[in-house]
Amino acid sequence: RYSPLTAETLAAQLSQVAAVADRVGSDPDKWSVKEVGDGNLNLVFIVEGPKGSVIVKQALPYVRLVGDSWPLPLYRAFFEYHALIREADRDPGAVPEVFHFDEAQALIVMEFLSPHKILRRKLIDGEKVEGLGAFLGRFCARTAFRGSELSMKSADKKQDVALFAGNVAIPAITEALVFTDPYFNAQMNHHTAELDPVVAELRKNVKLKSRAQRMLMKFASNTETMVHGDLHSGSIMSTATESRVIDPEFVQYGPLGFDIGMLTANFLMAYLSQPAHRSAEALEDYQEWILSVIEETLATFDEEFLRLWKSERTGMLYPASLFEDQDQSSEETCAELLAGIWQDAVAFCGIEMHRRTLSLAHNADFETIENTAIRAPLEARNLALGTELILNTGAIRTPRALLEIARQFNAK
Ligand code: SR1
Ligand code: MG
Repeated sequence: RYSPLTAETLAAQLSQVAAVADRVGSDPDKWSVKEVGDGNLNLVFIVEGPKGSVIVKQALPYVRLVGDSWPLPLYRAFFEYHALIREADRDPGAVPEVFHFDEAQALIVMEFLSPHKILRRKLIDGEKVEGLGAFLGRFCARTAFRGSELSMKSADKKQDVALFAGNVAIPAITEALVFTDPYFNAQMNHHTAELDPVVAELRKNVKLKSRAQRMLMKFASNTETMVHGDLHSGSIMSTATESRVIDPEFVQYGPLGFDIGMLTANFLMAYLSQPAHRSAEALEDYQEWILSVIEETLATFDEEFLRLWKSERTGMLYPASLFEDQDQSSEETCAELLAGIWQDAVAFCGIEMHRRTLSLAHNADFETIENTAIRAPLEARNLALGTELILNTGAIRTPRALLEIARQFNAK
């Protein structure tokens, strides 16, 4: 009984759903419906009525960005719904509230965030968001820790891993588009023509490709925690003072450092693309603000992870009982674990920077720079920094070191 909704058919389909009528009003004639989806995959409607507004997100049976030549299972809405309720549980208030889920229609009715704006747009427009790094660091730490066997009972974790293992087609997109396609001439790839020589060099780099494959192995087979799976600035909505994380349909169990690495990459791309978006007077201040958000995100991630380590280690990992007289539950042990997470994050970060320039789905930070003579050198810096992060991961031991390297590449 699945059928894709339109602005015209939506009211008839949803007017009988009590959870929707409660929030919007019971008379569908008084609803106004707008399709506003501009993402790569789904339909998104804003439904406004006398009592309030909701978002209706419906999966399409194909990739919207490409068309029906690329079919994509509707079941992704099921996994997005399950991710949203787990994220809400693990970091209350961080994601939109879900009001209704219809598995057959592959649709989720949820809180309409207003006056929030997609963070990527805000970064292009030079707008600052108070508390952004603290919010994102907490979100990444809480979902990472509480979705792992540091916190979950082993049996519950195994059951959840099995549930999300059904989400095959969506992680497959990441496995190809993020980890593999950037490194060869894949069919759907595209890049700015002026980058041809840089891209040819990059694709000849065997060590780089091997590292990217090693990280793919970790991504595909290391089920440490439930990851959002697509945590970029287009998956965050903010006002000047408040933020939320949206859109977890790429959810899977994966490495603890995946989300934090992808997120850092998207801030670095915002940073490197700024010379095309800001006046000379505003540039340095805004770029430094972006770096301060990265620093705060990463510092908060570590602090919150350690706080949870000390107060919520209820899973099978590193149990206090095992180390009774040896103080293995100390800050040092946690710091060692965090150091490994950081190393993974740095490598994932470099790979995400590459794919947004070379693979199918680019980002607006660079893509909105129409003049390719301006865009190409900025993208070249982005590729070079990505390569540095992948090849010299071990030398980048702290967030400070990462920011210093980012400043160096920005000045090249
Ligand atoms: C075909 S989907 C392309 C990209 O959009 C999503 O937001 C993910 O980032 C994916 O890689
Ligand atoms: Mg998305």
